[in-house]
Amino acid sequence: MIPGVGGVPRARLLALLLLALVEVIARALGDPAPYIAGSSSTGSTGSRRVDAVGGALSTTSNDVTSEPVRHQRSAGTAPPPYSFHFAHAVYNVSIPENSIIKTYAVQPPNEPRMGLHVTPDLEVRYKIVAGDKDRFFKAEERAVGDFVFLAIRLRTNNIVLNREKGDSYRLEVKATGTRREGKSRTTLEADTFIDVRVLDANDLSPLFYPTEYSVAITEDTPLHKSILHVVAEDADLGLNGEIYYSILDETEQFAVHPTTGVITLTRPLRFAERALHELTVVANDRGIGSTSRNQASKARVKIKVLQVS
Ligand SMILES: *[C@@H]1O[C@H](CO)[C@@H](O)[C@H](O)[C@H]1NC(C)=O
Ligand SMILES: [Ca+2]
Ligand SMILES: [Ca+2]
Repeated sequence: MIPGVGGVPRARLLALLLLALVEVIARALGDPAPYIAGSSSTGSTGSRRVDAVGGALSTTSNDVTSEPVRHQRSAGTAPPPYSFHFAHAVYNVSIPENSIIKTYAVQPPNEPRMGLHVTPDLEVRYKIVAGDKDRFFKAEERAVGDFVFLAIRLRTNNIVLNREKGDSYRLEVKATGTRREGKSRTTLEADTFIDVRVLDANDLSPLFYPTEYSVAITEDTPLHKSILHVVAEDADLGLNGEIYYSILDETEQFAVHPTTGVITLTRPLRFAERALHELTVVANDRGIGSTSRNQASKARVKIKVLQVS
């Protein structure tokens, strides 16, 4: 129950409350009248909105030459302001090790092109600012239409990329855009990173360590028993560093496992016939495109036979 206040009759108070409620509901629903008026006449909230869009356009029109096109497109929404930035924070490229000077790094297929969209009055320079302390790389710019491509190439200082010493580099590239208007000069800056992967070349030969082995076994050693294990290594990647062992000498007495380097007995030993066997084990890698620097490596193996009494 609502009591009467200060002598105001209860019925009148109820009527006042009802009026207030109607007003609140009307406001909450929103009165459409101002918008209708705004679109057909000036001097309303609607025209102020149009003024604001016009103001934004006139500021962009100072530095964007394609402004008339933008005007037409912007009938409904304001165009996004021009922004000097790279579309991606990190790009990927690769380059083979031992590449000759001025070789360009290449992007993987289907990755977005590296570079910046520009306006015609902008002059863009790219510079590597971090991640290349040995100064292997150089950033280059090439303008094609409204896009300035960013390319990474080897410098001309004859330093050779060696994947076995460093297989990846993260370069930080800074783009500087300069705009000249009379005597004034504005500069814009943008940054991105480039992950450079150095691709392997088969430029190393397998190396045995140790290079000489000797073992003594009894005459009654069973067939296929492991006698000795030789080890060679090749720091190249994948097949370029995978070792293939073989025995250089023609022998039916011993065999070497092609991938493990384990030497086994394949014919019974006879001390009376031969008390010392000497083998040369060869290690090749499985890579192709071996150069003259990439040669098989050899190990000497001496197997002494002990007589069983
Ligand atoms: C670069 O490579 C990474 C990892 O493969 C990938 O996630 C990223 O999208 C690549 N960058 C671009 C710009 O394609
Ligand atoms: Ca190799
Ligand atoms: Ca290599």
